[in-house]
Amino acid sequence: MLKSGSFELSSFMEKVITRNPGETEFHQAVREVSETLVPYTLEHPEYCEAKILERLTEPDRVVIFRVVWEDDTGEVHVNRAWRVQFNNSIGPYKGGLRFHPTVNLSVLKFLGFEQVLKNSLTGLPMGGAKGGSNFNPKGKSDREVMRFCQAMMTELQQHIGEDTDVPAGDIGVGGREISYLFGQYKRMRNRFTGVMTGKGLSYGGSLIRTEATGYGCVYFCENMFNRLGDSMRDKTVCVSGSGNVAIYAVEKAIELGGKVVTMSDSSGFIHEPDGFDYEQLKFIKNLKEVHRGRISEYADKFPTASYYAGERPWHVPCDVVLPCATQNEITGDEAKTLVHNGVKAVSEGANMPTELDGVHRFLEAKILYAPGKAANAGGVAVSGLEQSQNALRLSWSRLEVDERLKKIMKDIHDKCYWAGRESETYSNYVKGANIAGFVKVADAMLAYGIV
Ligand code: NDP
Ligand code: 2IT
Repeated sequence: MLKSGSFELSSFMEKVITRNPGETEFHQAVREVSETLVPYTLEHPEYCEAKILERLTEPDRVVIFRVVWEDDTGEVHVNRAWRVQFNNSIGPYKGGLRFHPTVNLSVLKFLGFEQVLKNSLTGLPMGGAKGGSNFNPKGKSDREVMRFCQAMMTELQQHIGEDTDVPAGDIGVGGREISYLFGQYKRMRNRFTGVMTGKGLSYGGSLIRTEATGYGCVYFCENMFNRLGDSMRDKTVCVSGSGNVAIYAVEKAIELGGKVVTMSDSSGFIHEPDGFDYEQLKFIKNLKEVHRGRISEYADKFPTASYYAGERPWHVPCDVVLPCATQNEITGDEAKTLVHNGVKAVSEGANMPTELDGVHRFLEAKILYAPGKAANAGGVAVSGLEQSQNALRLSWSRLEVDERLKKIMKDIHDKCYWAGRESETYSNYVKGANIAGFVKVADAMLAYGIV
């Protein structure tokens, strides 16, 4: 057998593509992981013989259902929703729900697959799942969102449970949506349990869950710098997105001494050359979380900033990149530009924000590059802590949860660092995250036998 596994990799991928026609995002996520894990499993024949990789790339089950709801004018709408229960070898299924018009089976399978390895990296007992709908919450009234959420949960409730599958938020699903969903679950089942995470603080939510993904992504980045005797201090930082993950990544990056010069949404990006201060960030938080406005409104308010319609921030020279919007938002060419402009670290708040060609460019340049499944695991980790608090019927303090989050991110960093270490001075965190996430799940699957 070839040690590099290039033949085995292409024949493995061929089968994945044939079995899942047209699911390009899913193919991409599996390919990125397989570039590490096919060679790795060739060196560990017990995984090959038991066909662990083949089993890991096939979801346990996918539930697909119709969601019908009525808008404020009485018009009836039909959406489609999914729950992809990918793998529960190390704990109940866990993962977010996404509401966005681009949601389809391929997107949710890529997210569910990544979630399996991410959740394993947290060290907590959580399997991987993802769900969502092609419903577009933009421009909908609160009542319309409520009716959609209630209609969706009417079906979803029979597939989830605190020991079965525990959904949470993702793009388009924040505190408002979780509350409507949880409220409907409680009404239908007459049970107040930890069946969802990201809940409001007065009904079982955890402090720091809102901040956790963004904070965790910056903690991971700081850990990578610290290994080299460096830190985020005085680094120029480009962030994409202006949603939940981006806002709290910016907040923590500023707190650690970084100068954050960009944020974005799907219409364009803003450039604030001297860096956002807390007042300006507060304006963005209010704009996005309360008014559900557009990022261009920031440049109307603050003349120091420029707005670039229809563009992404990746040609702005910087030391650190925190992509926090969506998948494939950094192309291979944009990765090349970032490397050319001297980027030192990329820590992915979003899931799979870098195209595979871009991943290869970051690896070739040997910069500090943290893939999403490691860098954004803080969100689901604090979801896991929310589940623990619900089970104990206790609430931990802000400081206690934040300390646990910091420790979890440091542990994830160290696991990835050691599993990906290639020399005294360089660790391939992509390889590290894939191997460290895989081994725990694979060993559980081996232990269960042929199932
Ligand atoms: P939000 O819905 O709060 O914010 C999403 C942000 O990304 C918005 O600024 C949105 O702009 C932008 N965006 C969404 N889709 C696109 C697109 N197709 N092109 C360009 N910009 C886009 O979501 P989150 O902040 O929760 O999620 C952001 C990323 O982080 C996602 O990849 C998600 O999977 C990942 N993630 C989230 C976690 C969480 O706890 N929430 C945990 C781990 C990862 P606009 O308003 O114009 O749509
Ligand atoms: O991608 C993710 O990790 C999330 N959207 C969070 C999942 C969760 O269960 O908190």
